[in-house]
Order: sequence, then structure tokens, then C-alpha cells
Amino acid sequence: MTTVEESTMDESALERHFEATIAADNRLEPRDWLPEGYRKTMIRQIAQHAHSEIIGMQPEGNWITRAPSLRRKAVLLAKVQDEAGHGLYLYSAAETLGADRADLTDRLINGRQKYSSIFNYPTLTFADVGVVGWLVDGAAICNQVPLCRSSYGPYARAMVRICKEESFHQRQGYELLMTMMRGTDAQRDMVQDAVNRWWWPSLMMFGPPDADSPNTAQSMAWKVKRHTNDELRQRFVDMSVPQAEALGVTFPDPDLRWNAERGHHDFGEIDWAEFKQVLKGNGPCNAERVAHRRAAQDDGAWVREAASAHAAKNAGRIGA
Ligand code: BYC
Repeated sequence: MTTVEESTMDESALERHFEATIAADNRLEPRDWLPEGYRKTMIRQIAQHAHSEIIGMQPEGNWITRAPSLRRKAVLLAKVQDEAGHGLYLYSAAETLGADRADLTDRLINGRQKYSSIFNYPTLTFADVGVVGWLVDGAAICNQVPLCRSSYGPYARAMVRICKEESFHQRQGYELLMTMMRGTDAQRDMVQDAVNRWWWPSLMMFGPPDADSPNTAQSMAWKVKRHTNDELRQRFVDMSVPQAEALGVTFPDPDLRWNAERGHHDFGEIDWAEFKQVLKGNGPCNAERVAHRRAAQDDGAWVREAASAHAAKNAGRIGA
């Protein structure tokens, strides 16, 4: 979409306006002219992000009916519902770029668009609910706070609200784990076991190492991303170590130690072969997650048809 002023500008002037907006750290808005590559990148990232929020409802949703108390059930229900809301803001942001939401859903359920690798792992015990809140939402916050300054306005603004809600999510997870750690030996073992299973996949959430990340350089130049994958991963490791100590759990990494010279924690090699397998669709729950989303889409077809018929009838009445 172009404004009246823009329609009188030639392409190079539009390009200069785009570059100047980024250089000045201002936001690009739906009315602005955008280079095709930028538009494609934003749709790709926002759609993947939206899909992650929606698919991300499944691992924790799995525990709503089995939460151990009414309070835990209410908290979990609210959290999972928030994730649905995040997906909706993000699909709306993608629509401002010209994407069609039905088409995005189609691409998700046909495996043509990705969602975060993390949601392809199972939640085996209730401690997983706490660990997902602590580590997965913690990693998400670490990744998403800088995205509040992303150059595309609707995405950046969606991130502000999402991050506020994610911080509640992270605290509910940590509080749940603190409670379990004050419980029985069996409960403490359950927490440690969940931490052991989720630690490495959480580190994979930040994406491939910088040297193998095809999109980072361009996304940094466009200020879509503000930090590289490895920078954010390191930040997450550094912030998680003291939290684990306070909780009384360890991470399953014998190479994890403070490096005074670097002022950061060193950590072991991530299993990138596993990451690639999960991205290819071969993780422990990929098939189940997509099948569940496809079934929800099929089951909801009659609702969409009824809503469209109702809207058409109303439009006819207004027209008459
Ligand atoms: N999983 O060049 P790269 C949540 C893909 S939901 C899957 O580094 P980029 C929550 C990447 O897309 C949080 N795919 O890419 C919800 C690219 O593929 P394509 C979700 C991954 O974009 C419910 C290729 O690998 N957060 O918090 O520069 C309950 C090469 O990577 C992953 C977001 O979506 C991965 N882990 O950087 C609880 C954050 N990593 O498209 C919690 C927004 C990489 O070229 N996204 N890939 O085929 C981002 O910040 C960036 O897109 C990434 C990747 C850092 C993820």
C-alpha cells in the first residue's frame, strides 16, 4: 500500500525513505513502501512466530485436565489462553503485510512453514509445565524483548504486550517449580528430570549458530533482529545459571562453567544434528502436533462457514 506522497515518488526515492527510516531507528508501518525482501522476511518470521504460539498451546494444554489443584488449573488455563492471544496478534501483524491468514494456516498444516522446534518435545509430568514456563518462556522473553525494538511497527508493538504476558508465564513456571522443590524427594526428582530433558532443546530455540544462520546478517541490517542467535543464547545461559542454583537443580552439561576472562558461562556443544532432525519433521512429537492442529482446523470448518454465511447475509441486508 502506498500513500499519496509515495505514489509520486520513484522507486529509488522510496528505497531511500525505507533506508533512512531504518537508519533513524524509526518504525516502518503498513502504509510505507517496503522492499519485497523485507516484506518476505517479516512475513516468514511473524508467521513462524504465530504458528509457534498456536502449536505451543498443545504441550501445556495436555495438562489442563490433570492439573493437581483448582488454582494450578486456573493458572494454566489462563497461560495457554494467552498463547492463543499471542498467535492472534501475530497473525494480524502478518496480515498488515499482505499475508492471508487462511493461507498461513494452510502452510502450517501442510508443513510448508516452520514453528519453533521446542514444541516437538513431549510434556511427560506436571513438572514439565513448570519447566516450560521457566526455561521455554524464559528463552522466549530473552529472544523477544529485543524484538520490541524491531523495525516493523506492528510486530514491535505486538511484542510489547506479548513480553509482559510472557513474564507472568515465566514466573508461574518458576513458582510452580519452587513449590515442587519444597515438596517430597519424588517431586524434586521429577523437577530435575524435566530440567534434564528441556535444557538442550531450550538452547536450540535461539536458532542455529551464527556461522550457520542464513538470515541473521540481513535481518540485523534491517534491524528486524537486534542481536544474533549466539548472543541471545549466551545471555539466556548466563541468566539461567543463578536461577537454577536458587531452585536447587543442575543443568545436564558437564562443560557448563563460569569463564572469568569472557565474563560469561562456557557451555557444551549443542546437538545440531538433533535440531536439524526436528526441523525436518522428525522430532518426537512433530507428527502429533501437526495432526492435532489439522484436526482442529477441520473440526472448525463449520464455524467458519457459518460465520461467513452470517457476514454475507448481514452485508446483503446493509446493501439492501
Ligand atoms: N525452530 O537464519 P536463521 C513461545 C529456522 S513461542 C524452528 O537463524 P532467523 C511460547 C529459521 O526460521 C516463541 N525453526 O533464522 C509459546 C530459518 O528457516 P527458514 C517463538 C528454526 O529467522 C507457547 C532457519 O532455521 N519465538 O514463546 O534469522 C508456549 C535458519 O535460521 C529455529 C519466535 O518465533 C527453531 N528454534 O532466526 C510457551 C521468535 N531456529 O525460514 C512459549 C521470533 C531457526 O529460512 N523469531 N529456525 O526456512 C526469531 O527471533 C527468529 O526467527 C529466530 C531464527 C531466532 C527463531
